[in-house]
Amino acid sequence: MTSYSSEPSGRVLKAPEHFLSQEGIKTVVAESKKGRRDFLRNAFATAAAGAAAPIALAQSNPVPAEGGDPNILNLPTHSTSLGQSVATVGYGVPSQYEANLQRRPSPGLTQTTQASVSFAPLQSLFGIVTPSGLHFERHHQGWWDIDPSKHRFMINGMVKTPMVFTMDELMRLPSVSRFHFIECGANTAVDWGNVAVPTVQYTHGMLSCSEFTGVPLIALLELAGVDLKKAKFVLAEGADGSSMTRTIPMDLITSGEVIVAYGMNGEMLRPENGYPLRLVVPGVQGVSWVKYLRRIKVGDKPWGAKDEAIHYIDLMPDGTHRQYSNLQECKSVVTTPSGGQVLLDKGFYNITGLAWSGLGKIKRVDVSVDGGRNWRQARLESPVLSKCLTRFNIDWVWDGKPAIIQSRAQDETGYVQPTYQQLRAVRGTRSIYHNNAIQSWLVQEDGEVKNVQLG
Ligand SMILES: Nc1nc2c(c(=O)[nH]1)N[C@H]1C(S)=C(S)[C@@H](COP(=O)(O)O)O[C@H]1N2
Ligand SMILES: [Mo]
Repeated sequence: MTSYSSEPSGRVLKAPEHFLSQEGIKTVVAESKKGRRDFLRNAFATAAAGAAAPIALAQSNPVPAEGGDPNILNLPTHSTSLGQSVATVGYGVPSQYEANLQRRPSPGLTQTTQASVSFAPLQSLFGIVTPSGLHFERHHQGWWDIDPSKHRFMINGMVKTPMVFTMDELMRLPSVSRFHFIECGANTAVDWGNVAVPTVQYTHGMLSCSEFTGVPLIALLELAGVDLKKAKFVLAEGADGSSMTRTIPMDLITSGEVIVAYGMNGEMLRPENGYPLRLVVPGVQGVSWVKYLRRIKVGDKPWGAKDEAIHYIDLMPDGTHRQYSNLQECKSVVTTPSGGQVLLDKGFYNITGLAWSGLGKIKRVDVSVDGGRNWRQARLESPVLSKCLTRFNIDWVWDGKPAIIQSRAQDETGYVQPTYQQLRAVRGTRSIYHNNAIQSWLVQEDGEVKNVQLG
């Protein structure tokens, strides 16, 4: 909820992404009461004009008898003179007023010289698609901008004819385009340890959603003459220096869902996200979505590669490790109001957020504003797609008292997102990966929103 105050003083209430600078986290300075009223008048001016605006808002914004907003009384220059010509830039960029909308490395995470994670600013995004330039990044050894004319993709192992494809050859084949979320298995990891990172960008921002275009992997394996009676797994390998390889079970591939993708949101993949080729493994944790994809090796058992043996495993309460916990279970989070944001006054707010499941479609999302005692069913916005982010919205009138906002998602398999208590009962307290617990945001009396965990 970025606020665009049009006050003559130029005072702008800053959304959370503005708070986090290189130096760390700055304190939010509360607006004066007058500032709040002016903000509300300005903010609701637009809302009240729309037919769908709640009655309460329309009534709270009568046209003043005298004075009035100079921004509507005076014609601005852009209404009275000639605008800019086309083609000042061949590839469009966001408005100068959106300069603070950025993916960011976490100030709390150790980064190598090549920062290894940048988080998507979920608090400021609408709908379900993550703009490509704001897609989160996770690099095990930095990113590359690989020359597509030199990039090769190989299929070998248990196939009749090992094959090598150029990008041109791949792009001549029949393609599919599908919307899917990608979530790093380590998303929300620090919250296992009850470390309350301040904003949803850092609690849940290793999550993005795009339309991916490419060739189903099964079609390529069939070209190479795969014997599906023998072949049970593939190993995916990237062309960067991280030696990151992942085993993928064949049943995910035969379903036709796994894509060897070159397209993302209508254009070629961005270099940070694996240009010119990456694997899309719907529902599965991000690490298996191998970027700079150069090889698929077909085999009959899991490889137990380093990123499967010592990373991306879950320490269970009995001291054993759970391996190959691929599918991302049902999860959701309220993105507004969320940590670091400030509610300017009591009254109407739209609560909005995202829900997703690696096992299929989202069936239902409930929202609580009293820490889980009472729940109301949120509205799911269309489209509701399988293994894709789903946007939910619900009305809320804040009475100005402390409130704890939570969302709880359920997927089409009937699985319900757990509380921290329920998750820890099964998974213990020493995990890093695969935290899909219900997130709680505390709205304080002064309007500030904080990340809290309920026991
Ligand atoms: N080749 C290669 N593929 C990779 C990685 C990598 O470092 N190198 N990181 C993996 C991890 S851990 C994640 S979460 C996703 C992140 O994808 P993104 O950077 O497009 O968000 O890519 C995966 N694929
Ligand atoms: Mo990851």
